[in-house]
Amino acid sequence: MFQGYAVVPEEDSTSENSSIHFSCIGVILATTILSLELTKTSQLHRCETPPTRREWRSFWPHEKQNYIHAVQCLQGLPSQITNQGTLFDDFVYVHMWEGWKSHDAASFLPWHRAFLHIYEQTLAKKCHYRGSMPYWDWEVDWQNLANSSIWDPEEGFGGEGDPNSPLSPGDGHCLIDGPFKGAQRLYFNGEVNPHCLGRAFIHFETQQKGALSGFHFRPENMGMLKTASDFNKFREILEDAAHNALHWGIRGDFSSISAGNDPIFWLHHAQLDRLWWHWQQEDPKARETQYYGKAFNTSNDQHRQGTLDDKLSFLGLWEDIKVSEVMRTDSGLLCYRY
Ligand SMILES: [Cu+2]
Repeated sequence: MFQGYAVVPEEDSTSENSSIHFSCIGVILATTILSLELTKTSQLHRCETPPTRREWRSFWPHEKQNYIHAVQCLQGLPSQITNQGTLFDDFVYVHMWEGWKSHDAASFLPWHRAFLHIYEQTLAKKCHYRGSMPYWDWEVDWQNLANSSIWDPEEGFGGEGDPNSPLSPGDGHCLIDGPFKGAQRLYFNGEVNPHCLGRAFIHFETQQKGALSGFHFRPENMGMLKTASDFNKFREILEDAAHNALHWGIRGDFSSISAGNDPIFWLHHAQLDRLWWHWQQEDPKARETQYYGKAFNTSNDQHRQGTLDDKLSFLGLWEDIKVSEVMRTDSGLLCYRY
């Protein structure tokens, strides 16, 4: 089950800002190269055997535990970019104050791909996580999303909160089981608002509580997505249908721009990234450079076409990354496949 990892974190990183200090197996980054204090070493990497990211349920129990422990470790480290909260909160902060610009825009897919990379590197560097970035393939759960084992308290991320308890932000209820039961979060929807991590499933068609609609995840709809003819169409369907449906259905923390509060955020976005990857693999030559549509969702950039030279920003959590650097997942900066 275990897959080798081409990317291993550089243990001895002297500068907190030199965030991309890691090397690929087969490429020996001599200390002389590291001492150049390059912050961007992507050009130095080769990515010959990209490791395969795996579905959560294909993880062995100890692999699941390792991942959960690494996330809990992030929750216990101090913030690097604000003077409050934790390193885990920093990711929520960056999504809230920078990531919003890449919703309903071309940069939706590359920004989140880069964001996942940063999260993965941070888990490795700060919390010694050596495993794969898991994704949740909700497509296989489309008939009963609320009963997916992803919500299992032992083998997953815990379920929704107690519907009889008081509401938490986003009409959620504090989690009552699983590894994130009792987790406290600093931000909600663009504000400092300390609260418990909450969820409260709702079926958006029937309004039934405790259920999630599988409409956007059923084979017909996924087929429409997978056969989308161009980048912008693909992005639009993916973001507006499956992406949004899950955010709104899970409610609580997951329903707002501070959705990164819920650790399921990363598995959801890895799945979206995976679907993009598969779509690109259908015609790699064309689709690994195919990028257009509204650049960012800001007043300055919403009438400008996105280009491969556009920069993706992360508010000091990481250096800027160019769209062109994440169009392929074996670019050297990135080194993985699905
Ligand atoms: Cu997002």
